[in-house]
Amino acid sequence: MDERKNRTTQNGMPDWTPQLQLRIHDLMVTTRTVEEQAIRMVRSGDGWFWIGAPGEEALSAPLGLQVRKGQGLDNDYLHLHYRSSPIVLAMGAQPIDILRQMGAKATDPFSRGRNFVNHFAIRKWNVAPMAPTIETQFSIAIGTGIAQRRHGGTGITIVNGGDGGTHEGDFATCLVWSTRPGNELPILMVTANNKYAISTGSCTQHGTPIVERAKAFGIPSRSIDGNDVYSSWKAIAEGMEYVRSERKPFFIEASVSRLNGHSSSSGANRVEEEDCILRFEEKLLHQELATRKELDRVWEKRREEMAQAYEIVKSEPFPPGEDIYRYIFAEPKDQYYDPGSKSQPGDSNNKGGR
Ligand SMILES: Cc1ncc(C[n+]2csc(CCOP(=O)(O)OP(=O)(O)O)c2C)c(N)n1
Repeated sequence: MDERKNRTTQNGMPDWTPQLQLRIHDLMVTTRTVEEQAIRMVRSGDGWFWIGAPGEEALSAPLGLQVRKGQGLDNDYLHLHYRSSPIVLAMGAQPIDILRQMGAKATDPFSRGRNFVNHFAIRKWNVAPMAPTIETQFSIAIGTGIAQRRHGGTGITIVNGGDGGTHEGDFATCLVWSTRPGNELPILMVTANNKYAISTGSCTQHGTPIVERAKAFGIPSRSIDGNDVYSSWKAIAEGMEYVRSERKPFFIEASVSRLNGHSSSSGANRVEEEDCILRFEEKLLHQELATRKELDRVWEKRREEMAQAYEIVKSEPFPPGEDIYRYIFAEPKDQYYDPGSKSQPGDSNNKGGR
């Protein structure tokens, strides 16, 4: 097996090692199983509303692994959407914290039980707080883009959203502001096109491919099969490299599946669309990087972990009513999310004062 794992399998991408491919597979399965657990929670009344990532793993796990993670202008800023869980998990967030937000528990480090599931805010990694309003992140991203342009260096701003959202003014705003001559912004825009906005088919709304709109602004672009891990890795690597060095925007439109429908509002049932994890597993098997038994073990292990995490989350408290006005404005430093920290956010006696 060691010999298999040391073989380089793709020309032209020196970092595309067997170890990396197996790591991406594990992250994809981790994301899928935490989302499965979250769906079970909403069905059993342990949560109110689910929306998430099944179908976006092949696009977003490679993205998360390539982020330059850290706080401040020299690192990357992320402005995400509610299907971005593979990005933050690939960056190192803990799956249990997604279940905490799903259960609206006080221990949820992203919103202390006050926002929908998969609405992240991780200050130490420049993950900007998310709102459930679609596409507004494309307007907000301009702010960190301007700050990074002024600062210099190689940190970039990354913004991720859906196809429907590109019809909001925020998308056009980002295209306009990131391409002003002499004032271009270092923003990587990644649109996941799952062909729907809730129940509206994109084929009834989009007169041209979304990528053409970016091209009209002179933005270098890629239109990729986002169900293919390698295509995603490569386009993201190229896009990041361009934005880091040129300090100008780059756009990726990735076609992806939407495997459990829009959200729990439509039942979150599995639908018949291509599953990017199964497709990736076929590639791993074909390259003899793993056996079927080894891949199955990854699924089992992650499912067991999620079930254990759920038991922990179930026993944790909801936020007290008097917490309702907290986190409206900036909070004291000890309240920021610290992944891997043993102490839980609710432990502090500091009430925030607002
Ligand atoms: C500003 C705004 N308008 C409308 C909505 C209601 N809404 C929630 S999800 C959604 C569809 C988004 O579709 P798309 O951008 O394609 O992303 P997807 O959910 O398919 O990933 C809409 C219209 C919203 N959340 N915010």
